[in-house]
Amino acid sequence: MLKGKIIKNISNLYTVLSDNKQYDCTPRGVFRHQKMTPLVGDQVIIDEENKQIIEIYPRKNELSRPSVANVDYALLVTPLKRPDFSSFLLDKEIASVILANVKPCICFTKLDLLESLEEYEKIKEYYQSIKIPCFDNQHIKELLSFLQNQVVVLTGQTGAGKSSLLNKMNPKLKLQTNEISEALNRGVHTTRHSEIYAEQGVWFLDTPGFSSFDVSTKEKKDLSHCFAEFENYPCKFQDCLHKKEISCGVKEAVEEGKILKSRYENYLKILEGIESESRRFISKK
Ligand SMILES: Nc1nc2c(ncn2[C@@H]2O[C@H](COP(=O)(O)OP(=O)(O)O)[C@@H](O)[C@H]2O)c(=O)[nH]1
Ligand SMILES: [Mg+2]
Ligand SMILES: [Zn+2]
Repeated sequence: MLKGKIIKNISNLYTVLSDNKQYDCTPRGVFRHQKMTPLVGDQVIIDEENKQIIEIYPRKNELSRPSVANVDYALLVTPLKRPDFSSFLLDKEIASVILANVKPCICFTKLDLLESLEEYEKIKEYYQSIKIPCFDNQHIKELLSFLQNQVVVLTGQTGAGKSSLLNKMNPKLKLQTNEISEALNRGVHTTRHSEIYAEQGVWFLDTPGFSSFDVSTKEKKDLSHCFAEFENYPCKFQDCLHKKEISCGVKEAVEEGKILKSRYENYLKILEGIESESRRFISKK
């Protein structure tokens, strides 16, 4: 018996890494009856003689697209120009990542296209103040050292600079960097194949085409927990959604400039999306 981590899956074959050795295993039959499918990222126990996965440890999280478990960080690749910085996309990604029980970490890109860094510094400072680690693609060493031994998925809109970032870490990868290759990548990933690989001590998922999570229709109250700074400002009502309620600490903090206005507006916009989604769901019944 050995303990290891699944690093690769092609159909029903799983590669398990244990003590720097790789073992190709199949899952024990009983998993199928339990409707349990091992996932890349799973911590498992294997029977190395029979080449079988015999136990899967409880997961701390699980993503479906891409198919992976136990993700430590989502690296939110965030362009400042071409395409322009969108606080809405960033805040939405942060919220959806936190809802999926994954920690966010930002990597800003295209700083070189800005005329002045003043605005950028302010943005970065704010996100750091709410305890989200911030890096940029000109300081890869710092980023890699922060993410040592962690399992990381890259997210970010097309053109954000995801493939370029991975290439910078390992020029041998030679990932194509433009929108057309992105479309081609999607085709490639329709085959059921999933893999994490270590790049200078960081576990990356090899899905460069991965763009963004969806904020799934969760409890509305859960959303405000994804805006960590809101928790610092108590409201009169415990289930306050910070919309039109009276004595709302969050709204007051926005007015006093303690919470970034764009953060609050983006929160309302995402909340509205969830509300209209659940209305649609109810009217379907
Ligand atoms: N000027 C500049 N261009 C960048 C930077 N990062 C990526 N790019 C360019 O932006 C385009 C999209 O990058 P790509 O890595 O393909 O983005 P992806 O769609 O997220 O994988 C490419 O033309 C890259 O060369 C950067 O930091 N600065
Ligand atoms: Mg790409
Ligand atoms: Zn409130």
